[in-house]
Amino acid sequence: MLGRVTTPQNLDERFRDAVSALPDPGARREPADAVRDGALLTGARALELFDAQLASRHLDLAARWLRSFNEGFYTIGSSGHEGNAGVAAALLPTDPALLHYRSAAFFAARAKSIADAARDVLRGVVASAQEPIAGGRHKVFGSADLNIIPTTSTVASHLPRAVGLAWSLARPRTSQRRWPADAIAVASFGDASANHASATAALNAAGWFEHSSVRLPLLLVCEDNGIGVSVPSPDGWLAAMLSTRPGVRYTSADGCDLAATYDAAAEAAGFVRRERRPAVLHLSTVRLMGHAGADAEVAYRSTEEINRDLGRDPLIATARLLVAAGLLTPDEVVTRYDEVGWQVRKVAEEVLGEPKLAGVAEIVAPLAPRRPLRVAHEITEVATRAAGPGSRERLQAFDGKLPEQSGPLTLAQTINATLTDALLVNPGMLLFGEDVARKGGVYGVTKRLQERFGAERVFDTLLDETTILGLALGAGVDGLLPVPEIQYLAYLHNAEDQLRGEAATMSFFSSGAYKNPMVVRVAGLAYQQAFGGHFHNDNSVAVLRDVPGLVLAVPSRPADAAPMLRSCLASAAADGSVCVFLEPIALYHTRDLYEQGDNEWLSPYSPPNQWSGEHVPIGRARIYPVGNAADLTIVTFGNGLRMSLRVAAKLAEQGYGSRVVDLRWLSPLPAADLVREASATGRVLIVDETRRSGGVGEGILAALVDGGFVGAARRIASADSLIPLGPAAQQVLVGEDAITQGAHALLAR
Ligand SMILES: Cc1ncc(C[n+]2csc(CCOP(=O)(O)OP(=O)(O)O)c2C)c(N)n1
Ligand SMILES: [Mg+2]
Repeated sequence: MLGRVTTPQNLDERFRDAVSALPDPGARREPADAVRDGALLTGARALELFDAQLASRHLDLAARWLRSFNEGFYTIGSSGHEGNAGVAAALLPTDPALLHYRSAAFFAARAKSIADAARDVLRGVVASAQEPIAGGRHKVFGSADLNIIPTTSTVASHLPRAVGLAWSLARPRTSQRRWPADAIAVASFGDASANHASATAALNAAGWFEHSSVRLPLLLVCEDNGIGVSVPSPDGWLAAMLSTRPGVRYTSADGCDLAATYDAAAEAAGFVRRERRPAVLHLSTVRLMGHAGADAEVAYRSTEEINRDLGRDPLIATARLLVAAGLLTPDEVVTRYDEVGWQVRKVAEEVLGEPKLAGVAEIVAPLAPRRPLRVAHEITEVATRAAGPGSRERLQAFDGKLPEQSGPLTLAQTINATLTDALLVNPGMLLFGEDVARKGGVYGVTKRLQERFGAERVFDTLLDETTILGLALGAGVDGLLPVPEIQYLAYLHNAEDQLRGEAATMSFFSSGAYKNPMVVRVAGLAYQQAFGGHFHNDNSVAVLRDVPGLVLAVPSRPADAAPMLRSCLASAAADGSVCVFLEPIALYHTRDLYEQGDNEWLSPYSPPNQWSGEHVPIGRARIYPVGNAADLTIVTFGNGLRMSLRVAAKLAEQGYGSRVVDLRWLSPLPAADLVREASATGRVLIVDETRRSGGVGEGILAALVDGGFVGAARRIASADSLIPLGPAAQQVLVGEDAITQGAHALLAR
């Protein structure tokens, strides 16, 4: 019966043969009764779910059919996992779900009709631009109407978000929130994926919250088919691992048995909903037809193993259940199977000719929509609220002394005041991270914020950056405005997929139907005197700059930090933007610019009635004319600004005028400002504290070339090195001497 691989034909024939051979039960159950003795699942529901299971199977067959003549582009199927229809049935349609890529039956069970489900899924398979969630950008299971949040292909990467979402669901509901008060979050994943760092982070965080008595209505579902591509999961490992997670309740069921799956899922979902506590449901499933269309599983699995899986085909199992209950005859099962198959094939034929995405503009449209006027308007609104109705609370929050009356502030003090003001006017804003609350941040930037706004809105998290970003991802998609902190730039890297793969892709893969606004505060960059070494002085932002759509802000002085932070928050609120606000640690407490005691790096804090006027749009630079501003353009940011201004002052004494450009935004780069200012002098000195290779300077040079700049350019950048401890750091970092030399070399031309 088996060829070299299990083909759609094999599976189809096996189903027909097995069903035809089912014995007549004699007895007959009513649809309203349990589908078998002791089951929660009724016959009527089982019949409905059988249709979803059939649709799922036929979607796999259709995907392979479309692939056979190069009209389908995705063949990872759900065959063997159709029991997950029972999970869908055990939930409320308003429970947000983040699904494993073998969840077609879940999707079909939630959809209004088989035809609807088939159309959505097959439009994804053929990359139709009319696909309702990703618009042909990827084959995902997602739907705004069905409360299915698309997941990426990165296994388990949705699980930290699922924890964040559950955490958010348990918080008091406000009108801005997406899901109702009784909702629970559900997330499914494979057995091999359960070993992934993101999965273990999520399981650990779920247990940590439970242990800390924080409510977390989360149902995790492991669909364990015993293998990940070609690597088997060790016998019993999943049960051993999943059943011993502290704080996470474990149940298991045969995922090939629809009634058993439904019953176990209903029981587990009931527990999660009632208790608002996390649980994992471990379903044993099989994988039929290999990992994906092109996978010849005979290369790594024995015929016996493959046959054993085929013997557990969930479709045949449900057919057996329904025939045994007298709800369908074997002939009726086959007729139903053929009818669903016919419907699915018809939809496949309809969608294969639909238009595909045409052109870059159409493709990128949902990536990171920007509406600068809306953002500016949002800032005006926020300022009006702060100055008007909120002015009494404001005075109280600032302990009777408003920051605008406190004299010039440092960068750290300014960020603290701006966060305070933002938390005051936006009740949906949350601030969290390691050491941000009780301690008020390693550098005191978030001091007193927890006292001012309470532990519900400002709180310390467990020490796991993946979970910190996962909380933001979940809270953001539920309608909150999270402001997570990553304690040091170097520690973003172990969690960066949560930003890159998850946060920055959500709008792209959902055509904007789901958004995860956030402003991630990151303390970073080098030049710290007191706290040396690479990890507290990481000077690379390359990993952030190439994430499409991500906003990267680097404020270098207090006067810009406040309006830039407001712009990030407003853009997150208005457009769902994912922003990284990179705070240069070495400038947090800097007071002076040219001479000790000059206090030139401090700035007074602006009262709300000035916020609108001093609004800094995303992607706009600030220009500092020095002397006649005619001889040289210095392009820089962050710590480079302070050094460049100092060098420029000395150059002015020597009769050379320069204009110092503080980029302020490293993504998107202020390309227009850059080219204009460079062209004004015809000489550009790039002062880039990041590394020569892969550093910001490369992007600046490219922007100049792209913008048609034809003058002279030089680049001062930090060495391609990690940062050593102590004074040796100066050897690899950009310093004022190098800037001065670079300036003179250019001026000599
Ligand atoms: C982080 C990550 N690493 C590798 C892959 C490639 N990959 C895709 S599916 C898969 C196996 C997953 O197995 P399992 O979790 O058991 O799910 P199954 O396919 O068996 O349902 C791998 C390695 C991936 N998508 N994501
Ligand atoms: Mg597997």
